[in-house]
Amino acid sequence: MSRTHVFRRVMLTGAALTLAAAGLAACGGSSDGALAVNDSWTKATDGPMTGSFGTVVNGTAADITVTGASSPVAGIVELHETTMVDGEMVMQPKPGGFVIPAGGSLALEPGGNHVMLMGLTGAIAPGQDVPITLTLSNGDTLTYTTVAKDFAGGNESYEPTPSMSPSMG
Ligand SMILES: [Cu+2]
Repeated sequence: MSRTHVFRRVMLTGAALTLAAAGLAACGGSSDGALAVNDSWTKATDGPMTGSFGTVVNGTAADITVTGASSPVAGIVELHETTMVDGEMVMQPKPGGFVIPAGGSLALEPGGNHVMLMGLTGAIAPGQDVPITLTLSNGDTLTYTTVAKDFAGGNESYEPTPSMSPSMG
């Protein structure tokens, strides 16, 4: 991801950052509400796994690391990156988790970083609410609700890959 792209995301979410900063001041330093996931959605599927996306915004003055995730609709949730291995695009757990830069954001999008939901308890239909809880390196959690929608492009990124088979249950 280019710096330019990240910068544009920050500009688009300027209002959210302002709100987060205001909340931070009002709460006397509590980090509650300082991290948010905007425009979140999950790919509808009747298969065993899917991806969830959005823009994670960090309104604080310190980097925040997302170290894990969970969801009531999935047996296993991982933080994935999409990367090139031997000339093929594959997805895999992101080493160290997702780092959200201070005052910045991280885009979760098809073909890039995403929250991987595996061992789904059932089909995920368009319009369905899919709750996700992120765990942060400081022990805090952030729960947000994504909306499922059909997504036609980039399907190749969300098919099982040989490297993932051990965790497919
Ligand atoms: Cu994945």
